[in-house]
Amino acid sequence: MPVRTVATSPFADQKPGTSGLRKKVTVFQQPRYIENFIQAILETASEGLRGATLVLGGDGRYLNREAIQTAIRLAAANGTGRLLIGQGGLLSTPAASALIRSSGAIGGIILSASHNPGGPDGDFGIKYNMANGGPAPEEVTSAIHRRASTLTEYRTTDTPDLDLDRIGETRIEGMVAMVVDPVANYAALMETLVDADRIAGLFRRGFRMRFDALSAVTGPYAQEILERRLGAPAGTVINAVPLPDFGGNHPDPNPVHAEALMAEMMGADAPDFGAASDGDGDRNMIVAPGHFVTPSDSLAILAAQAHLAPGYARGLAGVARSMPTSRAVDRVAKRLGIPCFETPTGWKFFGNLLDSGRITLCGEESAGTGSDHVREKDGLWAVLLWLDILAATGKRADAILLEHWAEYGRDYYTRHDYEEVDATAANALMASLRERLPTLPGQKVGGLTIAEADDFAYADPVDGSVTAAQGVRILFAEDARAVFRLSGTGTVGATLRVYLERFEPDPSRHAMPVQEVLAPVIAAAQEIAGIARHTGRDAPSVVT
Ligand code: VG1
Ligand code: CO
Repeated sequence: MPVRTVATSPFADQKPGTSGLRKKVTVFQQPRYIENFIQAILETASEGLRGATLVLGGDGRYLNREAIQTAIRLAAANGTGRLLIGQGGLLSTPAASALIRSSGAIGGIILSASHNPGGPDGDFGIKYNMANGGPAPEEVTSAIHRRASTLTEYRTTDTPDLDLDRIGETRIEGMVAMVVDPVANYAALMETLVDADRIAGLFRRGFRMRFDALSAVTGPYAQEILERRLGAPAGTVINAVPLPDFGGNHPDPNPVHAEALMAEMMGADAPDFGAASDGDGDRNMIVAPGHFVTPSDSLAILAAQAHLAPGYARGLAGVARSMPTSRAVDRVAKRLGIPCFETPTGWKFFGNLLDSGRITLCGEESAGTGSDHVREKDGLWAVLLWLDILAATGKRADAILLEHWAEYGRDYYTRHDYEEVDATAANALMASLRERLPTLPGQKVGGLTIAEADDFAYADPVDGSVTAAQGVRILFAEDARAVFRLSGTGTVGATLRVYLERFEPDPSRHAMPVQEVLAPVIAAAQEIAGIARHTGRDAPSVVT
């Protein structure tokens, strides 16, 4: 089959956001849309593409298989040497990152819209990861966007569809397409980081766990690792079969969208430990019996206890968190005497810190936690690290949480999302906040006093690049904080995210209802930003 050059015209909207190009499925179904973007990726990566290895896989959502076949043809026609494809077209985001690193690939194409809903009316996405296994940094995503906006042709072949379900090698043009087990390489990596025998011992002694895969990509990974390798009873993993529409649900592991797991963990006969992951397997939700563990607290607890696991026995070089993540991990870093970096939202900003050895662990308030073992956040890894800590200490998960608060204080935390608001109104709200920044300090709002207000800018300590306008931060004198930013992963209108927190050092005040403790901060945030006035909403659509 000869390589064909096909005329195309550019699409103006192929601009990657926080995590790749994410749009409605119907947008990706436009003729040449997927081809155009993948050609732009391949040309941007082209320095070194010829003869090199690429990794390809997705979260199994609607359009995954078709897009995989398209990507295979374009990769072959553009001179890729070897293409590693997850069996069934599946690769969780962290497994793709691990495979890129272990195979010496120059990068990988991951098909995912992560926690966004799937199905014909849902979302789809494509992102590019670099040779370090991490999301392409800003300068590369901008280059892909520029290329996609000027492209006039793409290269493909007319080869028949590859059998994605059969492990093996097929030659397509000059390229070797290898369908590989999506789980084996990842599971082996996990066993180098945690003490598998120690965790297996927990399960042998009757430890009960529930892992909700939310009908997304982690089902096969969790079944293999938890049930087969670690000996958790069958049925520990629920909703384990990846479905193209995730059973009609949001594959987003938070108390709202993983409500069945939450109900079980808050019930009288709760298992010892509950966890869930998202569409593409990079997020994690941790639930102790009777307590949701906020991702910000989970990051802090893992930072404090990671040395118990073999992969981190040498201690941590440093930690990092995204700016809207609570300051709980900062307190641990201070105690450990290690640096703590504050980055913009999105995993790509951790890449340089991890590559340069400045940090070992990092995380985001949005249920993302990870370490230097890959360059993506890693849902199952966080779950395994928690399990190893439980096994090493012999403590219950809820005890670990309460003891952590008693030792470091509690950062009460909530995020309020205003979804699908009018984009113009959302931009006006942010613009107005930014304009008023200099006048805010000193103002009293409700019972709180604004101490500082700024628009977060990040200067990368490794490459010196500066990323501005990453979110408005309001710091109150009462050790509370409100952060405002617009989502970069939504596909309809704009989503305003308001992150709210307040520090409470007194252990006698650690068992209060979160929304009640934060009520004054919430009210102040709504007033300062004029949320109702700008958006017409008097309440958020999702509270987590
Ligand atoms: C959201 C989260 C961010 C995360 C990103 C990708 O971005 O807030 O922390 O890195 O999703 O996660 P935004 O711009 O919508 O706030 V995933 O699991 O969707 O790849
Ligand atoms: Co995700």
